[in-house]
Amino acid sequence: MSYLERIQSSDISRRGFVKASAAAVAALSVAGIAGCAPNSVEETEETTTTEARDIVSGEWKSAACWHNCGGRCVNKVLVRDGVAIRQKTDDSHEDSPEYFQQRSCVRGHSQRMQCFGADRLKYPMKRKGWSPDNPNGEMRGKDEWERISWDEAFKYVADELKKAYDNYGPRSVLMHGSRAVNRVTNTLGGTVSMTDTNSFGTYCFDVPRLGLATAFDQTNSANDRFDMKNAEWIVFQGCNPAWASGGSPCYHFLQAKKAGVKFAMISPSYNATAQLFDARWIPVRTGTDTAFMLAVAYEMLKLDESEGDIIDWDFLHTYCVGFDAESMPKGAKTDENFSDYVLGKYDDTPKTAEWASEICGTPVEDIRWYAEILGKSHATMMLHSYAFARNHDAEDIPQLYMTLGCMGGHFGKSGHACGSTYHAWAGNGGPNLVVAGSNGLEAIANPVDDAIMAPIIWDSILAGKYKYFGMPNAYVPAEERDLDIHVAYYESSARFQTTLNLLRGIEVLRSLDFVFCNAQFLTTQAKYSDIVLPVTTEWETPGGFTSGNREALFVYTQITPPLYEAKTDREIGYGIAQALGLNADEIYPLSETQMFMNQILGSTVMEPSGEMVPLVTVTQEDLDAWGCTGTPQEGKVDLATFLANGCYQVERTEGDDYTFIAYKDFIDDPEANPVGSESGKFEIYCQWKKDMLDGIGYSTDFKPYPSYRKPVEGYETTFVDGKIGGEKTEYPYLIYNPHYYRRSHTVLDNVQWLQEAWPNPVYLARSDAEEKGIVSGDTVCIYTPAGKGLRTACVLDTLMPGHVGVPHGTWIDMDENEEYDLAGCDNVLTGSSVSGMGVSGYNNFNCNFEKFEGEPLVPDCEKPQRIIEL
Ligand SMILES: Nc1nc2c(c(=O)[nH]1)N[C@H]1C(S)=C(S)[C@@H](COP(=O)(O)OP(=O)(O)OC[C@H]3O[C@@H](n4cnc5c(=O)[nH]c(N)nc54)[C@H](O)[C@@H]3O)O[C@H]1N2
Ligand SMILES: Nc1nc2c(c(=O)[nH]1)N[C@H]1C(S)=C(S)[C@@H](COP(=O)(O)OP(=O)(O)OC[C@H]3O[C@@H](n4cnc5c(=O)[nH]c(N)nc54)[C@H](O)[C@@H]3O)O[C@H]1N2
Ligand SMILES: [Mo]
Repeated sequence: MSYLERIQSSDISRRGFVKASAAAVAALSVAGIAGCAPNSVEETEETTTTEARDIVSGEWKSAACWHNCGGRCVNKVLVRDGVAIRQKTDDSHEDSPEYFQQRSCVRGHSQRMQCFGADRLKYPMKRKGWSPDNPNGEMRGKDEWERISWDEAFKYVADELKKAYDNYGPRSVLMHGSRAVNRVTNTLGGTVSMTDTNSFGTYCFDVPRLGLATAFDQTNSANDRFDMKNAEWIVFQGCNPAWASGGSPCYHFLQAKKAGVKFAMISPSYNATAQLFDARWIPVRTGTDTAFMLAVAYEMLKLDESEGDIIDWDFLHTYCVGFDAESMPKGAKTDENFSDYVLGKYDDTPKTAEWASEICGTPVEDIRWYAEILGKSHATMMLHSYAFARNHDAEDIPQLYMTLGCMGGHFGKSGHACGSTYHAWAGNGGPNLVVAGSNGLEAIANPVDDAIMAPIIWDSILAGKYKYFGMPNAYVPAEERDLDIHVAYYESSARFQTTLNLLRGIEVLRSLDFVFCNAQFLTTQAKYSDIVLPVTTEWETPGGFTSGNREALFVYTQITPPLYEAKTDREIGYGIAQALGLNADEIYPLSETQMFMNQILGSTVMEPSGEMVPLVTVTQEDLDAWGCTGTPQEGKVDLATFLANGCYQVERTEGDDYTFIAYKDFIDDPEANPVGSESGKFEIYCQWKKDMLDGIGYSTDFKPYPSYRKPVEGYETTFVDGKIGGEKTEYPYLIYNPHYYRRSHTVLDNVQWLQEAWPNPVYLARSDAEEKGIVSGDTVCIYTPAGKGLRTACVLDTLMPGHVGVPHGTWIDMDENEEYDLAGCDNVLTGSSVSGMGVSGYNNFNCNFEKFEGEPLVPDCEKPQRIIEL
């Protein structure tokens, strides 16, 4: 029986419903039995004490919290009569700092409001005005919907794909985010992809060529959590784990704080993390960390001269190349070095604190203070996320941040670090101790190598040509290619709205023959599609894994059968393959249950010796019960316990064998364990970097060492002629996009509980707001050359003047005239400025704002949900 049938069937009483969760309530309102308050148990004569207790008598199941936020924690759901009644998190053992519980956040606890939301898409839908002969593209985003059957939906999609492949070939199909349907399109000949630097910004070039750990693997960049207590200072730069790393990272930082470690925060805002740890604030304008860090290097050199004991010269001359004339690498094409550049030898501009302060806005004394704290006699942990690298012309940040770490000798020692603290791995470096196995499904390669960088995608499609320069971690010299896109489809990601310049994107979608997507809700890309295929949430699939954190692996099970007519991604791909007359069983050779079992069988855990051994005991009876093939095995935990706990966590104690110090192997024996650069050392001079970046061709003034370059869009461009201190342009503010607590990117933005708790305002600095007569609560229009958005003001004393904070990820909601976006979606405001390696410079676009004189905004939580009644 489907969920809908079950809630509509007569054998469950209304009382049963009332006792059910908010989730059911949401669904009930769809089924026409509205009026129950979310998550409440009505006190009626029927609700006796016994029955109230009865409510918790269902079965606690391990549920998915599968989104791309920095948490992905343990989530448990009490299921009774197939209905999700309550949620809780990890309580499988007592909580302690050593052996901590894997607790979930407010988003995870609201997950049932999403999975069972009244706004779930229930049936395949077609846009009324679209037909195979006349796409009526300009109506995308405005049209009405009609319900169609799955057979019709599969046929429409198959016919349109066939038309495109027959008439224009594989290079006419644009694919965003692959999950299952890409196996079909790759069988048909492939697709053009979009590529982006999104999370890691300019750390997306092959930074191991500088000597750093790759950003794509967070496990080797900073020390183990216990070691943080050995620091004197933890200095955060461009990160906000209190919002962006749900779960336990801040608990680990808190242990360091309790042990007496002091904190600092280098950021344009004194954000939640800074507040939590009472950090010293070093304000720096968004997009200007290069100037700031060059001055820190200069002041370190000067301090070392005047007071000594700052620069670790042994470190620079043993583990690095290119700091000064005596350490130049082989293959250098110039004899310039970093130290002389900083001192101003080549351009008559010493990179003093005063020089930088004009650009980055940081008080001179803060720059000098940091130069001292980075000195070799301090145990300093420099920890960053990537917000400072998600900026135009931030290409030198990875090398410069590394250079500061080298100058103070902060690599490879207990109590010191120079690396990332990001996402679910924040505050806990080191190789994963427990990892899931592979699902055993062999990839079907995409025969088309086209990859369009995000900032240029829309303009390129409109122009019919683009500049190809490879993709993150594999940049190549640029070449021009033609482009003729007719069809676009979106599967697992929300890339239509998470890509720059969304209004241009809408213009492009409206010009295509056909757009389709899988979706759970009327998300942005669903709204602008022609055919929408309702897809299950992970609560409706047989189960799976989410990568946990270093010490824990999370597993989840099915909570409910698929709701309404939703199908899994695999089933959708399978149906499209069949409608195309392809051999669907060949394209999808494994069932979802078998893939899950393969992952279970392949999961491993690290022994104290470092050896990885099987994690889960699986018996022949287990395999038979699941209808799966495989070899029974002995592991650390039996299958039933593993699934019931939703997690396997390695029990740790301070000082155990899993303790990890990043780069220690290299520091202990640089000959035997070189880093990944050509010289085997940290390359403060890296010829490859300059040649690779110059080769892309947007800018050709890179230097092999870190240097200051004016951004194509950033602080300088808020002034006429780019002259700091001169006349301001029409767009005198810098807009940045905090990753917001209410959502994981775009996911959960439709959950009204979360909307109520986290209103998603625009953040303004008090002096800026006062100048324009704006107070908290006023409706504000933020505008850029790309678009206009409305948000409610939140005036702060904790934001540097000149900044406008627009949280990342709301679902665009254009007013009737398509002039204002009522949701304040970040990418309505971002343009397409491009430079360097084609970075998506989310954090240093220019903007302006004013008090909005029209109708004030209603809070998001009071807006009607996007419920499609068909
Ligand atoms: N709740 C939630 N958590 C998430 C996500 C989410 O969407 N929601 N997304 C996840 C993903 S994929 C990512 S990539 C991470 C992002 O994680 P972060 O990079 O940590 O997140 P941001 O909020 O973008 O930026 C953090 C802080 O950097 C500061 N900042 C902005 N620009 C600059 C700059 O130029 N220089 C310096 N020094 N500081 C700057 C801002 O003040 C901000 O508070 O979060 C992950 N976690
Ligand atoms: N302006 C601006 N833009 C940004 C950023 C910024 O800071 N500013 N941040 C960037 C960053 S760091 C990142 S990582 C990206 C993130 O960009 P995306 O990856 O595009 O964002 P998500 O919202 O995580 O997208 C996940 C989508 O998958 C859907 N989904 C969930 N489960 C399933 C499923 O089982 N099947 C299918 N088919 N779909 C499912 C969700 O509904 C959602 O639409 O955004 C980038 N964009
Ligand atoms: Mo990200």
